[in-house]
Amino acid sequence: MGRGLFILFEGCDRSGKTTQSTRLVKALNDAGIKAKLLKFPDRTTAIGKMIDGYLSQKTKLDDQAIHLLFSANRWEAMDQVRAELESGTTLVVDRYAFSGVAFSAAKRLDIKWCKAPDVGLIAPDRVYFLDIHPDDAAKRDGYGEEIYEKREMQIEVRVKFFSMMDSTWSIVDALKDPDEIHRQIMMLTKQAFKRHKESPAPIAKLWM
Ligand code: Z5A
Repeated sequence: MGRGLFILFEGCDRSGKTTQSTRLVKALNDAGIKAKLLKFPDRTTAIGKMIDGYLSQKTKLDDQAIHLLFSANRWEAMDQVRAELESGTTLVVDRYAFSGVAFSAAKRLDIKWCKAPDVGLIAPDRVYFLDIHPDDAAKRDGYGEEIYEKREMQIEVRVKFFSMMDSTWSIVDALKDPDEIHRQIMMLTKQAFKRHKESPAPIAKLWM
């Protein structure tokens, strides 16, 4: 059996990542493809609990310190991620290192410095960027509860995401109807599986 694919969802706040990543996993499982959902930050670990305290504004942390905690939260999952992929499970991930860099760089930390702790993480096969202008995202439920959910910050984050895109990324209009977005993502995912079947690529390392 071949390895699973490593598929990421990235985007600004309230862009629909949780909605679409959950739907993709269900659709893959329904089609007989082994797939699991992961989410970063993983707030269940000791590191994740520190991150949660910061995001919900219960604790304060230096910008560099929180950046490194987000990265550590990914590294602590990597053995499990590799094992799942090698066993043939496709992993669908709600936020990853690109969020780490986009949010910290939006706070004016140097982008090279921001990337450094995540160099060598498992690289994605595909990244779906759910694109929404922060003014439209702000109209959706639950906006404004956490530390980064502010207009100026989200506008800058979106710019940083665009600066990191390469050929593995697909930009998806997050303002469309959720069913239409899901259909587009399914089509892109089928293409990714087809390409991988025709020319299987080994698991790669991020930014190396
Ligand atoms: N962060 C960081 O700084 N560094 C890092 O390394 C990482 C993250 C990994 C928490 O992330 C924060 O951590 C985040 C980035 C930072 N800060 N911000 N901003 P999170 O992933 O836990 O939380 P989130 O980004 O705020 O995601 P979210 O609130 O879970 O939003 P979402 O997943 O993108 O959207 P959703 O839950 O699927 O949908 C939001 C609402 O919109 C909901 O009511 C839906 O029903 C509705 N929705 C969804 N799709 C549509 C469409 N197509 N039309 C209309 N309405 C829709």
